[in-house]
Amino acid sequence: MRLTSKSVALIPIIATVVTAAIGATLIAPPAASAATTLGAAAQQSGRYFGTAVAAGRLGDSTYVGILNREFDMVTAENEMKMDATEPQQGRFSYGNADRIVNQARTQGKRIRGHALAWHSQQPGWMQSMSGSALRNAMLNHVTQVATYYRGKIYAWDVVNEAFADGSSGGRRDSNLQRTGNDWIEAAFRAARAADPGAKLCYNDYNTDDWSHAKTQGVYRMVQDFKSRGVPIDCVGFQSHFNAQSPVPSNYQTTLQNFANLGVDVQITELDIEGSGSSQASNYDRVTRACLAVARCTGITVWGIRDTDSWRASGTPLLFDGNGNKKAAYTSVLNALNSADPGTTTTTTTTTTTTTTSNDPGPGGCTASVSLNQWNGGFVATIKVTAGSSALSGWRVTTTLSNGTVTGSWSASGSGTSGTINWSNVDYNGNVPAGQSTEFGFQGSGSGAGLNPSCTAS
Ligand code: G2I
Repeated sequence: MRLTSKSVALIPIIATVVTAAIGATLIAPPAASAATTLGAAAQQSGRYFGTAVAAGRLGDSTYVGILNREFDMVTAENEMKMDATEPQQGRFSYGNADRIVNQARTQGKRIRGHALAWHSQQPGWMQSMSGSALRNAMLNHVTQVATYYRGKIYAWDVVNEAFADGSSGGRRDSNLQRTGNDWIEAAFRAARAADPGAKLCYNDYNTDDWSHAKTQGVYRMVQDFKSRGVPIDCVGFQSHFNAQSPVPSNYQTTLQNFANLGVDVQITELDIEGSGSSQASNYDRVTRACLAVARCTGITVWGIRDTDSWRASGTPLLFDGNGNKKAAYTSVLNALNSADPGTTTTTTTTTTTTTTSNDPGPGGCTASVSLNQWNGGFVATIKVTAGSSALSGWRVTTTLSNGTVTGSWSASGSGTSGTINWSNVDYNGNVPAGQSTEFGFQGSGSGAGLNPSCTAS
């Protein structure tokens, strides 16, 4: 048979990459030449290393020197919060946030947005609102700010600190919570619509210990969101540690269990009070916990020098007040340098990425799967990519021979095993030419052999 260019284009190209190994702990060899900055060291395993930045310190040359040298991700410490960006209702103010964004972007750094909706640091006008007026004001805020920064934000903390401390495992009481329990998912949907390219995170503190009621409450919310297709991509663990709130022994378990729901996990506001070798060893543990979880995509510390910290007296950061590297800095750098480039040192899960490509041409689409498999269960994340023209709807077919779907998000499936047809939901059917959207499902048994194929509908 003569292969025409058309028939060549239709031959599927299947590439399978196994990105993590099962079994005994991998002791990865050190990178060929160790990186000398935190950002470069994190990049060796595809992660980032970021810091909170205060606009008011951008005139301090020691501060900016360390920022430019060491970090590849930036979070505005206060400047993107609701009180800063909408000081009067409907009048938005981005001056200080833009100073941080522009500084980061001119240095090639990415940006985490913090935070679109929060019970705290609300502008005065919002603090006194309630009911549907508050709900609408909150949604308008999310839409306006996420739209203003569309395309510039790697991940947004869409909702911050919405769960209660203590043993209830429930929501924190706040004016936003009193607008209805669905306020969080409403915020996520508004953020997705405003900036479809940003990862959308739920961010909280005291969620590091797997046995805590608050951790379990957040876990159940993320599980529920995933099962109902609420657009959530990541969970941020603030990780403010001190003697009263030490690094828990099950920290890595917590990160892994959330990741197994099919979200990225990020350490978003790390600081650990203390000094010397005990502080250094705590930083080492936190860093290695992230490195051991394939979907822990990066770490952000909450400030640069101890004197920049919101709790400066606890000397919780990686640089001292003079900008010198502390023992904690060295332990983080060494831990990052010990990561096996391109792989992760997880002990229990295998992540496989299979790309099936058959050059869809105009009107077509392709699908690829990233499979996170562990003993007895799996999470599959499927990426749908439009061909050379935009999609207004899509359908993906998968084969599940030895597993059963227990929950899915961002698509509706025709069944739970065997051949399953997945269709887009209302908010992700439109995919611009060459762009992608993701959906996923979790299941029991094996997710092997899914072999997704995509058609436009
Ligand atoms: O509290 C630590 C962090 C907990 N998670 C959410 C983060 O957004 C939070 O950051 C801190 C900032 O580091 C502080 O800098 O959030 C505080 C407010 O909740 C920030 O403190 C505020 C002071 O309360 C204000 O009086 C001050 O004007 O910082 C402002 C700017 O310096």
